[in-house]
Amino acid sequence: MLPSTELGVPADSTTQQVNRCLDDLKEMAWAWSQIFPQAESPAQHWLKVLSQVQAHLWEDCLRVAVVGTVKAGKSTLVNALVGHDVLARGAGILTAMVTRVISGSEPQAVLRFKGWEEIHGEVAQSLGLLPNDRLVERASPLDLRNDSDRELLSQILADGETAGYWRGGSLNQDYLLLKAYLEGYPLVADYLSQGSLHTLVGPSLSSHQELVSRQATAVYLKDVSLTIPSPWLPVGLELGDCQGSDSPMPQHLAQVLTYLLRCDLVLYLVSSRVGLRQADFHFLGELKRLGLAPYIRFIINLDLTEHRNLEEINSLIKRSGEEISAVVSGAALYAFSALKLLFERRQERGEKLDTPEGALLSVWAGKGGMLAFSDSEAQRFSADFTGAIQKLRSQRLSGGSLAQARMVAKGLAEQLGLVQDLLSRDQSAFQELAQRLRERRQPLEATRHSIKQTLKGAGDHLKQVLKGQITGALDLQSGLASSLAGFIRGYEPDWRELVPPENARPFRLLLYQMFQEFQKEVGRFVAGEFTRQVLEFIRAQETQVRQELAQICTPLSLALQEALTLYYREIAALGLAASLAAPALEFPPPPQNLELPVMTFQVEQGWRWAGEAYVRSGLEVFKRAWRYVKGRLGVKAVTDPRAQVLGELQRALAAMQTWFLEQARLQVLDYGERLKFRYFFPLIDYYARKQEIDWENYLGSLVADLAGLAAATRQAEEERRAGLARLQELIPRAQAIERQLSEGYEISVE
Ligand SMILES: Nc1nc2c(ncn2[C@@H]2O[C@H](COP(=O)(O)OP(=O)(O)OP(=O)(O)O)[C@@H](O)[C@H]2O)c(=O)[nH]1
Ligand SMILES: [Mg+2]
Repeated sequence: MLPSTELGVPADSTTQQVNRCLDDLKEMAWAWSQIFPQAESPAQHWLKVLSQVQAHLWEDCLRVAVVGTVKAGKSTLVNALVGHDVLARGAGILTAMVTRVISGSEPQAVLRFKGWEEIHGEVAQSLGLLPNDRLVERASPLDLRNDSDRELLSQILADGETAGYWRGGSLNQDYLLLKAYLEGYPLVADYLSQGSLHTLVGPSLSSHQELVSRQATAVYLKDVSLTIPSPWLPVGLELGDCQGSDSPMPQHLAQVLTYLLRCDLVLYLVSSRVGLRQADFHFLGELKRLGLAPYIRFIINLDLTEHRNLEEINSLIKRSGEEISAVVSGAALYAFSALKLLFERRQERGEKLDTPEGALLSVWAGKGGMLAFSDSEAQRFSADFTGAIQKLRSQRLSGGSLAQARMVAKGLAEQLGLVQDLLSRDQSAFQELAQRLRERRQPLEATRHSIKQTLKGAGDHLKQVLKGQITGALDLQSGLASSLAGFIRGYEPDWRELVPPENARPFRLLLYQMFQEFQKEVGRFVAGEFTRQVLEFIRAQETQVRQELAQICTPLSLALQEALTLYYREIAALGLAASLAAPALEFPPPPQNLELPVMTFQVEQGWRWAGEAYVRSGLEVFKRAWRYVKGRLGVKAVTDPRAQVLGELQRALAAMQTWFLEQARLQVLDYGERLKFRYFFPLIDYYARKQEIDWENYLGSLVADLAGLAAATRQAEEERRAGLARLQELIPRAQAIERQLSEGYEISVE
């Protein structure tokens, strides 16, 4: 048992109420096993189910995604919601894509590092067709684990800086990424040599902040999850600090979108300094297309230093509200300073603010009206947020876990009644009843067996159907993936920018730049538009899987009820009041440990060498063909050097397009396989297994252990009397809990 006090963090009130009911039921099941040690098998079953429900109650996480453009104040808000500076504020663009924060008594950080394959894939991608002679001589990709390769990379970076390879200079993403990988290596080498998953607790916990907030180390991280005790964040709630929706790292956007598909609520941050921008509308459009519009709550993060007076803030809220409602109608909007809320909560926990923070507070102190407004808005938000979480929790519970606990309460009440009745009868009458009930159990067993078979067959069939659907959707010719093929075919660089009239850059450098730009654009398309289309497809398929399983299970559930009806009829013949309750048929959201695969466009390892050869040979073919055509037509040679360069680049682009299409075909194929085998098939197995267990629990909770009870009725007279007295006390309690659980925990908000 995990009572909320032991966790050291508050549970929302729904969870607390349900937990109390579960504790009560456990106590009664335990009392049963004490009164009837001979018939303790149902008690064991009840205890097992109750423990499962209780574990689920604490483990099941609601997910709240915190999103917005770069620097909107997302990390500050997450920190404010937990009342700790857990996340680095103002972190850079290479940082982990989604950082999860949950409430828990034991502070810890779980860091998942990228695998070497992924790291080297990114390095290779950033090197692209870099025209460096040191690389041309290489026969194999770089391996950062080798001293000599790191030395080589550092020379390449130095060469590149002198030769001006990177457009945008030291702000160039490829340059930044390579430099970060190089600098970070000595700091993470120890971790990486011991596997990719690391849990930091106790004294080593503080090193997490450093690993996460330094670009050079953060670049090695794939996923970060932090547990922190917080009096403000209820247990079972995960806050996902998503990196800026307009971040220039495209693969991160795919991670954010995938996280969003699985979240229950979205907190959308807008900085009061800039208001809503083009990037916001674009991202909101994506959220809307993912069906998330009803789950978004908007927060204008007030920069109290920036605004002169309340009127200014009010007009900003009015304008933003209008702009938002043009995209998402009826959404809740709040405006407060996340930073102020954070400062307050840290102080409330007894923490001292540092000097600049204190100075900021005193600047704000002169802004009475705005301050009071921010406070009241923060309060309004907190109350609504708590309410929304409670409502979501009740909805989540009422279908699955609660139905199971209800069956335990019902089984307990009924079997207590049954045994009370049996104890008051003589042995021979009981024998006869027991025989009749035993007979009624047989059809139940048979139904249980056929359900297992049918579910397995249905699952296999569903897998076949899905296989076809996924293969069709990810067909580059005709499926939704054709948009990717279309994008690659239609891609054209900005020729004027790539080759300005006064161009003096050598051809190889231009080729490199064109290639980098092209692969980045494809990456961006895959992470944004393509991922969104795929997620929509996945969501539709999930709905279909659930609907089909429900359709298959409905007749099975009826068969089960029918078999149980006969059993109940015999119980009624005993003069007992017991009413049949339909077994629950519920297909909840996919389990949280089932990770949705994310597709990123990354040209395969070792491609550089193959690729360069490909482009070159492509160029040769084109050149030869062109010379041939020119010869035949008697066309004069092109004399304008820029036109010549452009012509060659165009031909190289055509060769790259063919090559990228092939890469895309392979990667989409691979993604489809992952989607089938690592996601949908396990999902179908999970649902089938879950339904089977649910039904077994249902029967187990309701059907009595007659042999055990027969033994119990043979107890000595004194024991029987004591047992009866206890029963009289327990029956109304079990009935009361059954009623309470049936009424549900719907708490209305808004
Ligand atoms: N003055 C003032 N500064 C704030 C406020 N909220 C956030 N900031 C600062 O703004 C900067 C950016 O805030 P973050 O919380 O890191 O923003 P973010 O959205 O997480 O940024 P990225 O993760 O880089 O996209 C930080 O330096 C914060 O301290 C505020 O209400 N007032
Ligand atoms: Mg941040």
